[in-house]
Amino acid sequence: MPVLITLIPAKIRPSFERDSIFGINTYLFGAKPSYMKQLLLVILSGIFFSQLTAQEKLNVVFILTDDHRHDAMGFTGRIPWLETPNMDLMAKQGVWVKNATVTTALCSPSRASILTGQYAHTHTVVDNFSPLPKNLRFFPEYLQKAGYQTSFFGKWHMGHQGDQPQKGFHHWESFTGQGVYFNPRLNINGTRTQYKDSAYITDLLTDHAIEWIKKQKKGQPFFTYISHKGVHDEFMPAPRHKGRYADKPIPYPSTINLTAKQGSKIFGDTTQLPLAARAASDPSYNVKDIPSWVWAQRNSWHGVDFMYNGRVWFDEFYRRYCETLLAVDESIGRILQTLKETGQDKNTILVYMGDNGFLMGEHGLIDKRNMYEESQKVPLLVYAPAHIKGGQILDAVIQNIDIAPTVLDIARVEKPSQMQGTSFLPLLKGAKIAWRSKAFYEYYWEYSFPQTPTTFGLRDGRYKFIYYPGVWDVSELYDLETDPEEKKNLWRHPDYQETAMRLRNELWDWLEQTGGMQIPLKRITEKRGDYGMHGLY
Ligand SMILES: [Ca+2]
Repeated sequence: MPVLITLIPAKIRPSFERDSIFGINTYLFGAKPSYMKQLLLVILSGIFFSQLTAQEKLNVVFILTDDHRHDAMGFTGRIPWLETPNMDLMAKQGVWVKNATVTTALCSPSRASILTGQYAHTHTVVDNFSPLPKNLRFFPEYLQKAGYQTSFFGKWHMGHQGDQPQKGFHHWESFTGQGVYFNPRLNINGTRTQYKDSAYITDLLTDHAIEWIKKQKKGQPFFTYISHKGVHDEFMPAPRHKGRYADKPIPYPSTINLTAKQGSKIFGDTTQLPLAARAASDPSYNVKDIPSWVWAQRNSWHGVDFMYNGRVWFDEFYRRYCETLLAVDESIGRILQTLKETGQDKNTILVYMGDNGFLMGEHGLIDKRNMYEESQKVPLLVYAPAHIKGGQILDAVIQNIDIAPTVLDIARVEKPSQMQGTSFLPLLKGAKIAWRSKAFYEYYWEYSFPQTPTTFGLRDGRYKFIYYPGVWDVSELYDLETDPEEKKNLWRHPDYQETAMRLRNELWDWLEQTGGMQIPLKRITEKRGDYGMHGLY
């Protein structure tokens, strides 16, 4: 399917406009009068964009953040007081890939998908503890063969707690598991160094990456993978940012009180009844078909009633998340400045991405794992003003499995046959090419966080279908165009049975065609850690 790139001539749009996400389908089949004008723009832009010169190998800086939700960037307007000037700059002078999703919204599976270009059921890193199969090939290995110098800085978090150097990187700096925000211990090329004096992880990783970039020789292409710990819980901002948003009002999502029961916490206007009581008579909600697991999870580690077993206050949690993000944004700015100072700014592509989304009260939940928009979608910005026309919003369905083929494409390396993603570099350059319309999703139930069931789903333009095998619960179908907050499950609605059937068939087709019909079980050795069952087998 051809893809539409929206050109933003003057500046990035001031607010988040979800209705344009699915412009592609509407323009193609809806015969909108603006279609020809848009098509002309795409063709002209393809001619206008500067092409990558024949033999030039561009450097790539890939910055990955942890749990950064897609709309927590200043320019989207979702959080009115959030300041991310460097992300805003990347969007204004680069490309905002507005429709980027992950195939599994969990740290390790998504990171493995980014590195291998494969779905979780193929690479089999299905949770945060699964060992890393030895036969996986990471895309930086191919970059090395193509003559690139490569480096890794930060959170690896695959293969159960290891910090050891991994294949594909000439220079390696990492830590075990989730790491810590202050005074980390880094494994630098096999030697461990304990940092002191309140060294802040985001700054430290940025310092080291800058040092490495400065050492790179002109004419020698390089790739660096900066993998921030920020903004994973439990959020700790840099001291200079602590308290920055202490007085800011929280923009609660409209669904935060939907599953509130007697004794639940009520957010926002506390004089109101739980939203569910009012929503029951409002046709824009379907309270009856909220999955049982969503009701139950509200009162759990990952729900707003009992966050982290009651240790965390939602408003403080929200503000700290935003404050922690500020150092990540500064990291982008410092990398951009370094590229300028070293004269590498014209021949480097900077990519910024999140490993999964993060719910902040939507559906009464926090965190990720599920297939709701805030969990599945991620921020993705691409910046290379010398090569890619700035100020674009790319609406195409891009997934984490596309990163590896895209970086290899930038390096002029042919995509290896085992990679299931596709390079979207042609789309960034304004080319009119066939492109997928579907984003597939899978999540496998975890022993450590048993509140979220195994989930399979499909996001196809306007509609999203979610299916939970192995539990007695409803499925879900949402019209994202009219119901972007996923409040009205249409799964039972008589007018949508054909859509539900089609999407479910396509979901099974995907699993059958990609070898996903067997759930990759992993042996469990630890005891239960969830509330009320702690220490049991
Ligand atoms: Ca994550």
